Amino acid sequence: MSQGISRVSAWSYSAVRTTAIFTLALACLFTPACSDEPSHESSDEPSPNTVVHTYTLRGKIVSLPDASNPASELKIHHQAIKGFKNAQGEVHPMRAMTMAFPPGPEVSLQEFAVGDVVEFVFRMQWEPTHEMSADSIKKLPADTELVFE
Ligand SMILES: [Cu+2]
Repeated sequence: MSQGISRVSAWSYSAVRTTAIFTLALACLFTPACSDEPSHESSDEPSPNTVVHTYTLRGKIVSLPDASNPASELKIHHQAIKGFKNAQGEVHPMRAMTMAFPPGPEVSLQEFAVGDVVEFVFRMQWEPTHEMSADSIKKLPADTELVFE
């Protein structure tokens, strides 16, 4: 755990992580936008038992975790992920949406505010367990143009 995260925050992040995994599963497995034209691509698994895909995304912060409210989450309205892959490495594009992202262990959100335009690495691990995170979050100029389609 990084030094910048209090014990209270760490607890709420793990609750956030669990919630977000289910949110992602629902968003991606059960919406028509996510099942468009599956195609096969090579996947990035570093070993036979690990499947991790990463995407560099841009979006706008919609909400931030609040230690006093365990239900609060980092939510980002992200641009479409045209190359989003499922556990089998098949591409299922994800439309632009507001989604909860558990902050990665190295991430401090203290510098960020709702409304900030950010770029971050979305890490999606499918195997051995489903885990996702937002890593390497950095602020972009406020006038950076974002396309949500
Ligand atoms: Cu999404």
